[in-house]
Amino acid sequence: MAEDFKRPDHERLVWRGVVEEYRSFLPVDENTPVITLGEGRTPLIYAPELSSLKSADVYLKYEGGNPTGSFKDRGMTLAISKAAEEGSQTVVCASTGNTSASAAAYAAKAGMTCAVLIPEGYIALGKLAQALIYGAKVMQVKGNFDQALQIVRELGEHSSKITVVNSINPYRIEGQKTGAFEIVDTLGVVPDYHFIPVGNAGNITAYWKGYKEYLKRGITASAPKMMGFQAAGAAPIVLGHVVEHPETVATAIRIGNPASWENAMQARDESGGAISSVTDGEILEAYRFLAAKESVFCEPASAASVAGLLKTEVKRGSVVVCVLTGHGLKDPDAAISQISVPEAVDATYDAICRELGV
Ligand code: AN7
Repeated sequence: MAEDFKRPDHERLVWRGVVEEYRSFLPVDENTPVITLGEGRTPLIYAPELSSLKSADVYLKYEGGNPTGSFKDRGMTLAISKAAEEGSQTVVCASTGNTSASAAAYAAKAGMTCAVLIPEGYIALGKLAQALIYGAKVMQVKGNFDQALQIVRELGEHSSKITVVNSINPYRIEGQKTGAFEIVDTLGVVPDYHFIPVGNAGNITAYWKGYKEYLKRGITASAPKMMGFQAAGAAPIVLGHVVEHPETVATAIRIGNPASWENAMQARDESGGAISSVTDGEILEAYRFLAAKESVFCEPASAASVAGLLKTEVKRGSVVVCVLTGHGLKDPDAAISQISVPEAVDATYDAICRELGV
């Protein structure tokens, strides 16, 4: 009834983005102009099929629900806000795709110029489309991500006018740690295991930092085991040496010399976790499984966390979170390559009935 209708409680209902929501944990003050697209508060989805397979309670932290479709937005809101605070006009990054999409979006919001270096031929179509439509200067580099990042590091060192927004920028890690806060806030308990894909290793570093900060403030009394997974063809941390020519179907994590290598090993060791590898076959199997059985469509790199879970023994009855780092629509080619596209059917009632077998 109309007279019973109450206006929504704006303060309570509106999510203001991760910087405002977790302000007391972040290096911001009244001088920081907060550049936000309302990132964060992504779905934590209970996964009944995986839970039953593993005899555990498995949840999927679906980071594809962020404004540009990946977890990168959590760090980018802070990195771009701090760049704006410092008066920067230009930001640059190397990227396997998602960082470039996110940087392009937040830079546009801040009125900054954004330049991105991406490995030619190894960026998913959706990500390339995003970087371009948000208006970034996109440079396809004739080399891989590691080479592009090296150039970006040099740009950052030689020009004070350019802010690097790769995860070597500490504000990126600070923003990304809010993913751990959300998981704990939503679950009401600390997971026993945290499964996560590892590429440049910024995200595993960030989540571990977040879990440790909740512990330190007395909000929680434990922290999960950090379980990181690299693609077998791009697994420098597992192998213990740089991979000169990384190869994997999961182009997002096609990285042979991760910037946060040391921090990832620290997260593994302090948490009592592990960093292992999953093959492209295992990644794609988990990718199809997630869509078909849990109705969650992520990009191939994201499925590395679940591929890892599928082959890892977890304690019976434990609480498990797998981070799904990016949206499935980022990489339509990967999806199409996993299915057979049906042939066209005549536009008649009879033809459709024949197809349906009715
Ligand atoms: C979907 O965009 O490195 O271990 O340049 O896009 O923090 O690097 C992306 C990485 C996992 C790995 N899942 O995270 C980039 C980039 C997805 C990703 C990762 C990435 P990190």
